Amino acid sequence: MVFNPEIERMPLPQLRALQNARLKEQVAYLNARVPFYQRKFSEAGITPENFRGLEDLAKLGFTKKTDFRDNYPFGLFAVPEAEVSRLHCSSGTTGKATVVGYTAGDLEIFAEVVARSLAAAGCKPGMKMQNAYGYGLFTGGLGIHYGAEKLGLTVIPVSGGSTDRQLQLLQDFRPEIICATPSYAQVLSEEIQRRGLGPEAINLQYAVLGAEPWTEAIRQQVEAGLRVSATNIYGLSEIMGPGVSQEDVNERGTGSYIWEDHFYPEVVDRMTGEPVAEGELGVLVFSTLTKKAMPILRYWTGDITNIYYDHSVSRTHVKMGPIRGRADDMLIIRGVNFFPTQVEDIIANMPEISAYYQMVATRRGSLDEVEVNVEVAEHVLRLLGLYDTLTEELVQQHDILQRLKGSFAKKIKDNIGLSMRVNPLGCGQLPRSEGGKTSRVKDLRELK
Ligand code: ADP
Ligand code: K
Repeated sequence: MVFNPEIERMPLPQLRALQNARLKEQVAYLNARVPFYQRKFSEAGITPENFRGLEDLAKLGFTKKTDFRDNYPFGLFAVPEAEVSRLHCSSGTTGKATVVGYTAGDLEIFAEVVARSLAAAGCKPGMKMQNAYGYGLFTGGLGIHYGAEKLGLTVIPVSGGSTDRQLQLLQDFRPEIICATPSYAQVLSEEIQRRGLGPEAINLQYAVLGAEPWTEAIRQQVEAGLRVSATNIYGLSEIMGPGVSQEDVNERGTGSYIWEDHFYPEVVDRMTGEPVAEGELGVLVFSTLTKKAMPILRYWTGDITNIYYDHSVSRTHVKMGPIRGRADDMLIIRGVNFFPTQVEDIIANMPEISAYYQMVATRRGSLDEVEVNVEVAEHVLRLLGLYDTLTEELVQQHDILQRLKGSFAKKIKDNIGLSMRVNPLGCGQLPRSEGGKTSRVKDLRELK
């Protein structure tokens, strides 16, 4: 079932126009209200007047989880605290919890996207849904709850855990739908087999599973064990909560629709931050287009996936593949974990080297290697009567450059424990990009 056909089937040109208008509005709104974004806009040369919309979005740097922590608890809010109807926290899988806020209007949109999601999952008004997502600060429980009510379901707000009670309610109330994490759905399915409950014991038809990565193998197990059609629901607190994207029950395994009239997605290279081609893997990035309490632009989810249009099917919105894992800034080379900033720290303490550097990770056979390209400081180059272009030959002809190369490599080895090849370059030999730190690392190894 399509909950909101006008939006979910909106022709792409119209959808783009809507996104553009909403994004421009969001930029003006943030510029007037949130110091964190005012700073980001002025750094990027963006004003509400010159901002053209989606085409200018990539000028803006990313918003990261650390920005939420730095502005803890309410520093990113765009409305007075009294206008915030509800607070939630992320579950803190990768560190300290982050706080998010919603206006009454935000909560309506939250309910709308969850209603769309549940409808896509197969749920129909009049059905009963057992909600086994945790209620509380976690967005899952209440997020699903209000969306289910909006769709017209009867909600059984049992929350997570208490397997005995879950099974009792499944038998007594006979809901058609269960919402849970995939791992908890596995537990319920195994417990039903273990207790030898026959096919008549429960009445489930649909399972809506999310909040953690899962696989086709888990889908098969849950579908067989609970006798359901199981679909994926994805979301994150910083953007809204569950219901940012959802798989259609008749298109299982082909990706989840992102409700892109509210959440504008990009997929970028995890090292350079540059957009990747449609369908390629990278880090998922979201901009909220309609949120009022805490609008967020270019949020670096850290989730690795791909997005693509599937023009043959029920809706026009873009689809995302399953989450393959989480990226962070850390590089792992031959088993050694390190952050590019460690190299940057070394450079900062070497006056003979300029601030321009680039790290390139490659794989030769099964061996990972890193090269560091650095521009030699101008005063050193002048001293040598060199300037623009340094070649390997030139480096070999000058002892001072040889020593520089050796001492830099030694510092890296001492500090990080890795041998890296160092290539001294002349002024302007490295690309000057706007992407900041992220573009200083090129990972040419394949994503696993
Ligand atoms: P935390 O980041 O602390 O886990 P959230 O509760 O906001 O906090 O969880 C959001 C994250 O959960 C997402 O960024 C993603 O990593 C994961 N997630 C949510 N839904 C799914 C899903 N369907 N598949 C894979 N991962 C998911
Ligand atoms: K989670």
